[in-house]
Amino acid sequence: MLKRSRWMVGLICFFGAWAWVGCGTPTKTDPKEGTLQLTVALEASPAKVGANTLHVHVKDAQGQMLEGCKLTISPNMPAHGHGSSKEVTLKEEEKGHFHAEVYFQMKGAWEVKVRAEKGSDFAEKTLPVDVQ
Ligand SMILES: [Cu+2]
Repeated sequence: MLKRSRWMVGLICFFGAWAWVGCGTPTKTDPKEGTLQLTVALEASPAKVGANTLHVHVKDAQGQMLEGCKLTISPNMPAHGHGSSKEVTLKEEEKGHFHAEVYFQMKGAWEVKVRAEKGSDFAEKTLPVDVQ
């Protein structure tokens, strides 16, 4: 009788642990980076305090330059909890090729989040920038 109940406890523990692992496994059904292809690069390296030019290329899933997408560029300093003191200016120079002017008002670790959207397609990328 004692032997049998020990076996039962072992079985319950085994299935309990299995169910717990099953619930804790993250699902990967939602691709956060999207289907468009995004290339983001600063023109000058290192980035300087003040205005900096950012080049953004947007391609579709087949690798063709994609014209007329909606581009959102958000510079921020995570450690200080603030963004840029000036609004980002943006121009599509050629099909899918944007030039943006991003203003960093101080030295330090910044992040520039770029999001491109067209219809239900999108792409998102965060560029770490060390402003000197
Ligand atoms: Cu700051």
